[in-house]
Amino acid sequence: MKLISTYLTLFAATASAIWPLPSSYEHGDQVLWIEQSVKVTYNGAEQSQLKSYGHGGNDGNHTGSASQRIVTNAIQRTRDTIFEKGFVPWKFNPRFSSFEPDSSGDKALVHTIALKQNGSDSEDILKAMTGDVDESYTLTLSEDGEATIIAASSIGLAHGLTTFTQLFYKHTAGGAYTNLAPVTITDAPLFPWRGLNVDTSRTFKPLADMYRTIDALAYSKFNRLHWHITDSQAWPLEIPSMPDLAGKGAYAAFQIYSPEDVRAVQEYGALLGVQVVLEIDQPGHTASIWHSRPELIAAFEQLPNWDTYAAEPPSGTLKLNSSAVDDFLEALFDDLLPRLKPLAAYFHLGGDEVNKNSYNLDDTVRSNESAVLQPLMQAFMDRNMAQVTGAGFVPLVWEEMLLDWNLTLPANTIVQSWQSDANVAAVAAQGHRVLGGNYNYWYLDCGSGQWLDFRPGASSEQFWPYADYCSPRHNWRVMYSYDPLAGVPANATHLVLGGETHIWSEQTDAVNLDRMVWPRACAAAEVLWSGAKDAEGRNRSQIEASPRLSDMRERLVARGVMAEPVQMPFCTMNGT
Ligand code: CP6
Repeated sequence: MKLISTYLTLFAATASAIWPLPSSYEHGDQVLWIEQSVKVTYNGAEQSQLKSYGHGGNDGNHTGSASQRIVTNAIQRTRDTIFEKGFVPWKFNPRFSSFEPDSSGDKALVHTIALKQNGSDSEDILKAMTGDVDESYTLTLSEDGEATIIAASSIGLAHGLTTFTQLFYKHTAGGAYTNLAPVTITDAPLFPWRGLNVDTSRTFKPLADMYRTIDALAYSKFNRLHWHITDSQAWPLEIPSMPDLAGKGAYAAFQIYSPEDVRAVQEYGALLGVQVVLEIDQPGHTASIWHSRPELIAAFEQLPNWDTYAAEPPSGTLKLNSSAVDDFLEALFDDLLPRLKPLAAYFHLGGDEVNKNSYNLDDTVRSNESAVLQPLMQAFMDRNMAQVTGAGFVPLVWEEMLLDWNLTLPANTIVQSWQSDANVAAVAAQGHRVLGGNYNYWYLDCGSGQWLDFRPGASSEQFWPYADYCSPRHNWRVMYSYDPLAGVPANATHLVLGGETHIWSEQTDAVNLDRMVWPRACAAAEVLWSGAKDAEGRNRSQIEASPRLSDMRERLVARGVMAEPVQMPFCTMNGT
């Protein structure tokens, strides 16, 4: 028996496709096959084989406690992944002593997968999702075919099963095997908040695309889907008490999320350990409200003046000192928040890119001076915050509310940074919990500030329609080099909850969503789960990561996610 530690040699470290890299991972090189007859137990009880899982997370098979439903779902996915959605690795891969094990003759089998939950995970799915759920697990696979996954929570067991699937490959002759037994893995995430922000305002994403995105998130051990559901360009969210909001503000009648749709996405995520965090971005980024409630919106401008009032057309912001706006927001949140509550602990109130010039055109303010605006914004956000926290949510806002507007926010507010590493540190210095996701690294849609290059000296008219607003994109290696802790002093790192990578969607719809997000988002997933630094405190090696990410990409493709290639097979076959 040969035990290889991941950290000892380069090739050993790349010996299988586990992504993100576990905290500690030792394995050998013995072959074990796995067949449909493998016995799966959960706290000693044999789990029956269930054929399929349904989108919407509700196919009738998911009965029992929250933990049981999460584990049942994970077992079905494990079977589906290993027996249907695996892949045959490239030939001649120097990471393996030989290409494939001999498939003739007697096969040593994985005979049991024993799942053991040793913590008192709540029966309540919300707690499993949002309480301080312990996501850690240990996984062992003995040479004689006994797999054991131990975790405090059902989500931890699901993560362990995800890792388990990544030990296996399909064989050319059929069947599935691992060549890594025995295996010992101890694993836990570095950061508790590991998210993807999806914008469904600039372009709509059908439910199937949301579900597939959640699948890929869970497979990469992300645990948050930040749903930037509305913005200035369209309001695709049905609010039953205000039917005109989406009726007039959505791009099309068939591009509206109903309350049932939102709930189904939440539930789909919950079963996979991915909490859906809804954002209603405001008071800026709200021009789409103008279509139904023009009296609430200041500085609604399309041509030619939008760029005096916003970063992107059309401009338009909720008025700052208006009782009609206050009533509107109260009614909106009264309608929405109780419906989200059973499956969400967090709610995002937006607050990015509010343009002070807008308030020159706001008849309730008529000023762009900070001394006038700041106290009004404080009162405005105080009302929002009171309602959101009163409804039982932990609030999030974009960093501008704290750093540019100098607002006093409830102590438990999570502040989302996007502009710089220094801002992450500045938020933490004020004692707030903070999310990283610097746009120079983790914006999946584009590099920084490129749109200016497209309009040297041009008037706004010449820049309509608003096309090709930003490029080029960051490659996965740039993303992999980002550390949410960069620039944060050691005594404040505990306030950095993690971060998010963002797919702003001016040029991303269902057609290119997968290739815009995957596999590059996996780079962020590994930084958030495993940390940006290796055991010696150096930036993680991109050389080590690339063949592993290539395998991860094949697994995503096998799951129906149209992830782009990392590199040509020639490179992967040559080990780097
Ligand atoms: N929309 C919203 C956006 C952006 C932000 N908020 C954005 C800003 C800069 C770049 C890309 C996107 N499109 N609502 C910033 C948080 Cl480079």
